[in-house]
Amino acid sequence: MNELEIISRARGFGDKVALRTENNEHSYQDLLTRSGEIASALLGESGDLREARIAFLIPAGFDYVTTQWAIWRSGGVTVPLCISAAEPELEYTLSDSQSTVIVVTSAYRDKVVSLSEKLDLQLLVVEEVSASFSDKSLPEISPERRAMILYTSGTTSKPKGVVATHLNIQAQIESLVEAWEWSPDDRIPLFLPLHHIHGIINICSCALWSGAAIEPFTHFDIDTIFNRIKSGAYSIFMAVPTIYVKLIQALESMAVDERDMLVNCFAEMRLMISGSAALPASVHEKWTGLTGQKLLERYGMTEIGMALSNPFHGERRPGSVGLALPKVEVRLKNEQGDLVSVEDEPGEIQVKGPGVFHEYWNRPDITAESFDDGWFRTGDMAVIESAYYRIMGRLSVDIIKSGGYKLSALEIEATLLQHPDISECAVIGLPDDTWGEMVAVAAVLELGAKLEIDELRRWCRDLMSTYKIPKRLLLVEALPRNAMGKVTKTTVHDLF
Ligand code: MLC
Ligand code: AMP
Repeated sequence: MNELEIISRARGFGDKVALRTENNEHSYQDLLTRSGEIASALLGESGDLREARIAFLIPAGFDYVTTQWAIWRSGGVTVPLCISAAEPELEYTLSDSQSTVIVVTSAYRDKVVSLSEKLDLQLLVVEEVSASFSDKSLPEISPERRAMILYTSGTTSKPKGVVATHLNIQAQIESLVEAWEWSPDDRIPLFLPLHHIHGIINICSCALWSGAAIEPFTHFDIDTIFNRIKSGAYSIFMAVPTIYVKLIQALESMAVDERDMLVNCFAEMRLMISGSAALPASVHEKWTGLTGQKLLERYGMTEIGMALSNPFHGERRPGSVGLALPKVEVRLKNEQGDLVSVEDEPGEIQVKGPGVFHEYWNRPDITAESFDDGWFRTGDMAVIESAYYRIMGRLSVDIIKSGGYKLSALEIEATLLQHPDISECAVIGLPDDTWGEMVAVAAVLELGAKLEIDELRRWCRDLMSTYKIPKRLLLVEALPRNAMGKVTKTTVHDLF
């Protein structure tokens, strides 16, 4: 049978451990068997889901992977949902993707039951799927088909669905497996969220493609991770800069003996990677000073997978993101629209290659605008210095990166304007040592109204994921605007 490569490769890994949790081990064969069962439940009477969007709200673990594979194996498109999303965010993603089914674990049933009724979705509780299935009943899936939609915030107020085909996903995986020399002996912790590419592709899919073992966690808990590090559980480690900042703070505040033991264990790993946001050179150097490990920093984006990486063998330069990855073409274009051909001249990063996404879901105009003669325009600026790319910042002031999450200032502003006391507001990202950027809002209140940050944060909880909620509030009499009446966000920064 012509099946997806991640599935046929899994057959070769058979009884090898794919997922290991505190109480359980699951082999590659277990993943195949269970994903086949869930696929047959999804298919019902139909022979092929034909790219129907199947949303799922499932924490990291066996149920997550088997549901993801089941959707792929039955011909559907995965729409992974953020487990901490607020109801309006879930509703938007489910409606925009035109999902027809939502799969959950029983723990999340209550969270989605009324939404599934409102949106007329079939609700499938994964533990209730019975074990009766035969491989033969699964359709053949051509790799050109759509496979996954990830929602990403950007320069539009509402997040856009980034559609990747199976070929896009395979190309993204193969590039990283080759560059970072993934092997079946690798063991990796997975504590990053599984509705974004860092967790889904770089960790989960690369590991399973390679026959490696994953230890999934529902969230990042520093004590649990330290305990596992102490027992030499991992050969490879991937995280966002905020996590390295938190690890450094924790190591520096512990007793010397314990720190030495942990530091030695970190030093023994074969590879530690940082990405999803800028890793300050000072953090990179501190980590090397503490552990002797040279972090490998790389650069990527939901729309393109990973594009640039410091080398696995060779110089890993603090503050730089290295060179183009295998099968990825990268170029810089300056403000005049000319290709940058010399070092030290800044330009927008543009990317081409088989890993670049297929389209924004239902937004052909925005898809077209995002490409320049076949090259995807990332909106990130960089320079080449002594052969390595260095990221300089973003073209848009309305994108904020907080703890590795990309947030849209416009989306947060639109929600805050629903607050009865807020008449106008401007959201920005303030530089922050832990989060990289911290969400802050300058607001003009309605006449006579009073509002404090704690009260605003409480009000936000029902409407947005907690990581989007502003951490600072500045009340102003008027927002600074230019001659055209547009809020000048650089001046808002200065007000803080
Ligand atoms: C948590 N909080 C955040 C936050 N994460 N605030 C701002 N920004 C964030 N990123 C808040 C919570 O709302 C909570 O607030 C408090 O901090 C403690 O929450 P927590 O859940 O205990 O925090 P922690 O577990 O330490 O989370 C930090 C984190 C997490 C770094 C583990 O943010 C995270 O997983 N980030 C990674 C996101 C990611 O994978 N991005 C990749 C996108 S793909 P309160 O009020 O409740 O106390 C991409 C492409 C590429 O970028 O190149 O990879
Ligand atoms: P996302 O849209 O969530 O996939 O986030 C992608 C964005 O994260 C990129 O466009 C960059 O702005 C940022 N990013 C990812 N890796 C790095 C890095 N190593 N340094 C700086 N920015 C990064």
